[in-house]
Order: sequence, then structure tokens, then C-alpha cells
Amino acid sequence: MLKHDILKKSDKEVQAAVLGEEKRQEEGVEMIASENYVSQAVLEALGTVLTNKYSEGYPGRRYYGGQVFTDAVEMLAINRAKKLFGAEHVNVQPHAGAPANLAAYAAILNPGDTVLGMDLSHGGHLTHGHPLTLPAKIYRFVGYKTEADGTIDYKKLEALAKKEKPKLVLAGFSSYTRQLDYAKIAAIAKKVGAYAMMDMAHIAGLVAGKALPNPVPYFDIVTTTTHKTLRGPRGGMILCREALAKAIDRAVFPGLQGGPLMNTIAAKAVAFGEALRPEFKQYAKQILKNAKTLEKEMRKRGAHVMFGGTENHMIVVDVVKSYGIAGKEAEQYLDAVGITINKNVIPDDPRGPMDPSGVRIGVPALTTRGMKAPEVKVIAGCIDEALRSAGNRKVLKDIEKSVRKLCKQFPVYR
Ligand code: DSN
Repeated sequence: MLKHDILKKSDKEVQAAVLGEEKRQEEGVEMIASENYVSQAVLEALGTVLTNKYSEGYPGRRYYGGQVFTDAVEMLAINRAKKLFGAEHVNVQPHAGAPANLAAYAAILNPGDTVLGMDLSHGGHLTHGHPLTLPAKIYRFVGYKTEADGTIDYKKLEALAKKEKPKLVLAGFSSYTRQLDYAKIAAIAKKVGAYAMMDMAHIAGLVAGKALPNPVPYFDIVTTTTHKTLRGPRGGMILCREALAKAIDRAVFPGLQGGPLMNTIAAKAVAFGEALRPEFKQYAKQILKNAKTLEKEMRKRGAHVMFGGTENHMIVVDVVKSYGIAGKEAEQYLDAVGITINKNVIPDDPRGPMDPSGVRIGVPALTTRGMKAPEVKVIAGCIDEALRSAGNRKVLKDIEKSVRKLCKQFPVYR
């Protein structure tokens, strides 16, 4: 249990919510593919006096005085990120992944320009062209899709690029489970005179830990969040070629944001420092192993795993086909047993996004708490049983007991 002594005295209501969430995270299996548990060092950095400081501008070029320590902390974050990913230029100020993407678009595109991005139901992210987002109101997004076997047909992608003449070819995803061919995507962008950009938010930790290939050498711009597999604080980051450094920095500040969140930047620096340690490579490798075990165990039980399986940290399961229930019901049954996942669309989903046909299940957080193949096998059994339970309370209660028992053996912060 973490100590919140002062909060306890000053605001019992907020403290109660914090403690409740802490207990939920300890006692349940977190399988939302984009979530993780940060270290106590990252938590401490988030709760420091750096939150008091305004630091508009960049190290050495600020609009307010008193920047000795903020400059130092931002340079630590920048230099560690450069080392982790081999990037020429890094901006650590984006508050999250969505503003990082918007700033990247703003740096290189003009309103009305065309962007090729992965179709949302095939694994793309909201910020890659969902009609309700601001980028989609400013730019013209055209979606590319995956094939029935889960791969991308790069010849088709090239033909689409030639037809649509994008100014930007965008790679990256939030629920696609295979690897992308970075060289082919970058070559297609070059052929049509477009920029190439990768949103590696989901796999940044796997890249940092050298478990997956690094997209940075192939793309003009790479955006990411710093939480997810990278296991830092909630936040965003942009890596780019030196030639785009000025445009990216201007697009983030003053283009899109005001003062950077210096406590978060300090926490990013701490997390990048952790990711540079040899243990992080082990962690990244273990994530891939755990995801593969999960895939095999779910398939063995008859689950229909999408995209031809997984090559990263998550799987997507068509629960309508596998269990005769929709994504929302599946999410509820799993919530009831202490396993947190999210409902998710599948390619060209005939159902709506609020109750889609699939679920997305990820292993980064359970891997952080030390779980390996034996535990993943138990969890796969629990997931399968819960999805077959038809909501039977007694069945769900029994599964919940096994889940809680397992979690007790793998404490996070206790
Ligand atoms: N919400 C994140 C995810 O779950 O993939 C992406 O922004």
C-alpha cells in the first residue's frame, strides 16, 4: 500500500477514490492493452514541486525565469529518449498521444491535405482519421485496410497511395496485433512524395526493449505515448529527423500547447532511464512471450483470434463468433471476475463501437507484476470460463476467487 498520509488529513474524499483505485489495480488482472503499472520512482517524480513551475519554451529558450532545474530535467528526458530510440530530435512536451499526433500533422500538413492511415476498425487509432476528431475536420483522411489473414497488402497500399496522392502516409495502430513492414511503408511514401510517420504508442516499450524493430530510422516522424508498454507516466512524445525539428517544436509550442507539465517530463525522464536498463529488455521479451501464450491458450479453448494471431503485446478476439456474446457483455463478465479488458471493434465490424463484436486483451501490466506462462495459462482459463458463463453469478464468483488469489501472489506496490 502506498502512503498518502497528508492527503488522508486534507481530503478524505479524494483519498478514498485513490485508495479504491489502488486496491482495484492490486486485486485485479489489468489487461487493457494500453495500460501498465509505473514504478514508485515514476510516481514520486509525478508528485514533485516541478508541477508548480511554468516553463513555456524549450531548454535554454524559455519565456519565464527560474529554469535551471526544469531545463536540466527536460534535457535528461530528451537525451535519454534519443539514446533509447536513436532519434535525431525529440520533443517530450506533448501532454498525450492525441496532441502529439495533432502537432505532428500541423508541422507538415496544410488544411485539406490528404493522409493515408489505417482504418479504425482494422486497428487504427481515433487520431488517424475518425470523423469526429479535429484532425479529420482539418485534413482529408483515407483509410487502408488489413487482409483477411491479418496482413497488409503493400502492393494495394502503394496503389492507393498513387491514387489518393497523400502528403502523409501514416503507420501505427491501437488494436492491430501484427508487425508492420516499415521499409515498405517508408518506400511507398517516398514514391508518392509524401512524408512517412509512425505512431508507435502501443509498442514503444517493445521497441525500447529491443523486442521489436525500431521504426525511427525509417520514418520522418515517430509519435508515441510514454505510458503503455514504455511504462512511464501518461504523456506524449515526438521523435523526428533534424530537418523537421523546428517545425515540430513550433507546432507543439506555441502551436498547440502552453506550459509543459514539468513534473510529468521529470517522470518521463525517470521512465526512460528505467527503459535503458538491461532488465527492461527482459521485460519486453517477456511481454511477447506472455502474449503468445495467451493467444495459444485462447485458441486451444476455441477462441477466434483476429489478424492471424499476435506479434506484439495484445490479442483481439471475435467474441460473437467464439462465444455468441458481444463485446460489451464480454467486458462486463470479465469485470465481474476482476479481469479488466476493453470491448473492441473487429475489421469492418457489423456492430457499433459501443457494443462491438470483439475484445482487446493485453499483457503489459500483468508482465510488470512478474506473471509468466503458468499464470497466463490460469488467466486464459478464467477468461474462457467467464465468457462461457452466460452471466451465472455463482460461476463468476468462483472465477473471481481464483483471480484474486493469483493477484495476491503478485503484488504491485505492496
Ligand atoms: N486509448 C488508447 C488505447 O487504448 O489504445 C489509445 O489512445
